Amino acid sequence: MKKLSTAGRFIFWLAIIFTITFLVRAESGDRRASTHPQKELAVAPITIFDENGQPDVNGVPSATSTIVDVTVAPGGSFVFDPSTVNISVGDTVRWTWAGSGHSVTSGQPCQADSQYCSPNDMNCASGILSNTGTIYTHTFGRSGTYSYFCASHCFLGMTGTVNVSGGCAPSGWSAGPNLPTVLVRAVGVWFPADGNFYSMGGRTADTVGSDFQHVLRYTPSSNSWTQTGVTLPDNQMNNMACGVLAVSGTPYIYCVGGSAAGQTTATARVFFYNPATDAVTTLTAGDNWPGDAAGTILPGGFTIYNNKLYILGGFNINVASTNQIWQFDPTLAVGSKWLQRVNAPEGIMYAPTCTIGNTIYVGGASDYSGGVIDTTNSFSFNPMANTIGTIAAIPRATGETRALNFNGKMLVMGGGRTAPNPSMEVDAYNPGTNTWTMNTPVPAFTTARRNFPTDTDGTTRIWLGGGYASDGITPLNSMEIFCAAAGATATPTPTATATATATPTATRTPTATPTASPSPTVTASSTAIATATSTATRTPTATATSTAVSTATATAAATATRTPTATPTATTTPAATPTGTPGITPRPAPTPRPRPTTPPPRP
Ligand SMILES: [Cu+2]
Repeated sequence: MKKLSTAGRFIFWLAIIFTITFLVRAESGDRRASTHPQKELAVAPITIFDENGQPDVNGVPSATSTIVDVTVAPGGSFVFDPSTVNISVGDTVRWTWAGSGHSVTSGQPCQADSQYCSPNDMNCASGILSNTGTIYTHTFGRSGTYSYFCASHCFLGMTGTVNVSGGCAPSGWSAGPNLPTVLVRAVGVWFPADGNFYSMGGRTADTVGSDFQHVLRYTPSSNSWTQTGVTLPDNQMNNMACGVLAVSGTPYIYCVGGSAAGQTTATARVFFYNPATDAVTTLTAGDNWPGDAAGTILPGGFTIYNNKLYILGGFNINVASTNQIWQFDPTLAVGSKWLQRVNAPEGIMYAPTCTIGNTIYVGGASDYSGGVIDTTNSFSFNPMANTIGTIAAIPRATGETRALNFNGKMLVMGGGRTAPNPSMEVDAYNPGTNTWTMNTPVPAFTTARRNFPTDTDGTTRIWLGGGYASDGITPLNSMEIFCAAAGATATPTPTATATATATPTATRTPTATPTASPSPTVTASSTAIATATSTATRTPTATATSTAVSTATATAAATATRTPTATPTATTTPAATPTGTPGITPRPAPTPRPRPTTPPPRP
């Protein structure tokens, strides 16, 4: 009896062990089966948000945007199922709670980085828990690897990963579709509201009557060009200054000045084009550009800053360059929109110009000396202080092209007319180090050209097309597209600031060992992807003094030339009777991404 009983007990435990093994296997089998995220078509237009939860105007949802589902704590388990999902830029992950008392909190396990979190992306560090039935979604606008965890069970391994790939392909420069026509001296404008690249005006030859009074639209999602239906107001379509400005919340493409092929006069008129309605409106003569009071002056370099268009210098056709700087505010009354600023340090025309942060930069420019010549003239202009600054000169003479703000660097795109120009070289100016690099981080494009429409979305893509070929005469219709490698777009600018605001609440239990994770966010103008994470370790004692030590490390992929080191220090002095839990609620203040400058080329 006693022996039988022992044997029975043995069989009983054997059965238990077998059952447990079977169940575990069954479960892992399930999980294996469900590691393929079920992609389904999104039912509604998706709004793209960046990692700070701000609308991401760079991430234009494609027709293939999808929602990928993840179940939180299925069957009362402490897992996310599937724990890893692989999606593309613009896709949305939708977490659904099958159990209560869990969170989706971005960051490495148990260290919130405040990039995103349930239920509403607010107060991520506090780890708000949600219950069965909760649905939380997050759309990923940039490529990268995004870890997350449950604030309550991260120590049990309740973690997940979202791998976001793509954004654009192929990486580097590639050929785009030809423009519908050969075209020179048009202005390229990226229009953030619809994600398209526009070409304004220009001409198809240098002969009289070849002026192109049309708008071309390149649509990235369909990789195609369309000539819109509008007819622009006049034939003075060459070498305009254009850029995106908003009035009453509606963005338009404004264009100033220009000349007609074969003429030595230039208009001072201003018109704006609405891509949403394909309509154009010409401003009254009272708003004409005063920089062309002579009627013979083309706009020089141009860029947008703070919803104002700046024109630096100009070309008194076949006479001389000019050095005036003018500011245009589209929101002011008739006759009041233009304001003259300090003069440029020298006359400049067809000048590569862009805005980075709060500064306008010029790198290279044409000048006139019996003919149009290339120069290395380079300087900065502070539109707020209305002052001129000096910068290192561009390492090669160029002109008759554009400069673009690409991830906080000024790219000077090919251009120039005197041999060895026209060029395909891309010079990059780093305002943080006051240095230039040649064909890095963006390599040279394929076909040398000048006076061509080009622009960028600021972080990922650059478009260009048309222009004069390397012989300086032949108009082109070819297009080239640059696409930054996945995740390689983070180049924090020197204006990045890390701020940690640790605000522990007054009361707490002296015996508790709370860990708080303030997450300062390094916000770089034009790239919000640099994210600093920090951990605060506090050990409250009975004497109620605590110190938070944070170390921030920025993760900037590939071309990041700077390692922001934020060292926020929070020192707290808790009140007398501590009871409860300390709460640290750092909420990164998203810095609006400066929109890339617009506009372009001409003679
Ligand atoms: Cu949990």
